[in-house]
Amino acid sequence: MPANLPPDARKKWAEVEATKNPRERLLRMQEFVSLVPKHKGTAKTLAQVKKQMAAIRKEIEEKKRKKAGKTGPKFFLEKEGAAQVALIGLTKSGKSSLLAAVTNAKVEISPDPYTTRNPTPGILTYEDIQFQIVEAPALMEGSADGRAWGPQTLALARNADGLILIVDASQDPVKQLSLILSEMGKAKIIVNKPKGRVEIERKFMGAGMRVILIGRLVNCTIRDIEELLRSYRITDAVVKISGEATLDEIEDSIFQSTVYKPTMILANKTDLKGSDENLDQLQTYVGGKLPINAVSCQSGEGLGTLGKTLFKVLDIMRVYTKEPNQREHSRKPFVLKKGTTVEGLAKDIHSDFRRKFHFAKVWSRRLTFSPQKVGSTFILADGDIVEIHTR
Ligand SMILES: Nc1nc2c(ncn2[C@@H]2O[C@H](COP(=O)(O)OP(=O)(O)OP(=O)(O)O)[C@@H](O)[C@H]2O)c(=O)[nH]1
Ligand SMILES: [Mg+2]
Repeated sequence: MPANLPPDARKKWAEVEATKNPRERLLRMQEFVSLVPKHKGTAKTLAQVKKQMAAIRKEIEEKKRKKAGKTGPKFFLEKEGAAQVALIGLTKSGKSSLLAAVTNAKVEISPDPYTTRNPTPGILTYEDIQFQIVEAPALMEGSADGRAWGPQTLALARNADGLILIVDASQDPVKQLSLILSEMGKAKIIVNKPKGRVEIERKFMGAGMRVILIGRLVNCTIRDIEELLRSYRITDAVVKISGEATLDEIEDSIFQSTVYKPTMILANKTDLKGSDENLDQLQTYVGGKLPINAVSCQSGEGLGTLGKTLFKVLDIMRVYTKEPNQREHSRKPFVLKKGTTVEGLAKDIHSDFRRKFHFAKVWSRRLTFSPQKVGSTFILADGDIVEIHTR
């Protein structure tokens, strides 16, 4: 259902967008909410905006606390290693136990609920790379509506490169997983690649509007999109639409965009009885859409493949570089998204590389001839060794 906001509300949202200061932004948002008529069509928009307001309030609180020299809940955690993976689950599902079993982290494991109240990081080594696993404070019903540390946990999930959803396999894991997915869905975090994707990138004044369409618009035209954005006083932007998108979804993305996170499921406590039948149910429920690793953090069973599954789920690869005059390649790999080209790697190494790039040599077992001389559009694969030659 379209929001059909009155013009003054749309104008106010433009003011919100133009305001960077959190306090002022909050004020503008309050004014916006008061201008929006309350009915079914606006309910979703209002809920989204209110969620953002809650997050800003927490951010302000956090800053205040920091100024006063007190430590409180942290919303973000400095990323470390090849990827930051948020560990999300209900209380007592074994999040801390997992961290203790596979990382170097010092954690408190307890049969009592809600033991971990702060995001707790640990490093998991997989072959020659490292993943940062962050235990998030337990998710619960109402997390997305701001209950307890819900906003903090969900912000952590939103900011992470990937997710591990952990459930206790001995106690109705389907129910746990559906609760987790429902709270995340409310926070606009999805775990399956979306059919369509809308990204609105604001540009400087005078840049104009550009709609990049890779895919199909459902029941609307590019003209409708431009008109919609103009009604929100958005005149300078690049709108990228891939897959299928409706005008409603585009309006949605003005307020808060949905994020997709690569995700795996960990079914823990397989040592306990009943977990086998429960696992079958879980598998049926998930329907092959996400990988499930069945483990016991207590016995260690099944944990050995965690790094490998994560590596696959995150859709990444390792590329090693070599100096033209040296025999050995770098020990430490560059970790890149699968499908990255030589140019993508070069950009990662040095912003100037792109301009100076001449050609590259690639060593790889997958190539018939190795090394092979390649250009900047050559798509790299896991394990490749690359030597870049500049002009
Ligand atoms: N039998 C069995 N018990 C486990 C396993 N993993 C964790 N537990 C137990 O489950 C309880 C909760 O474990 P934690 O690791 O503290 O759970 P958590 O998810 O971190 O819980 P909170 O931080 O309190 O939300 C503890 O008593 C653990 O000993 C397992 O694989 N098998
Ligand atoms: Mg814990």
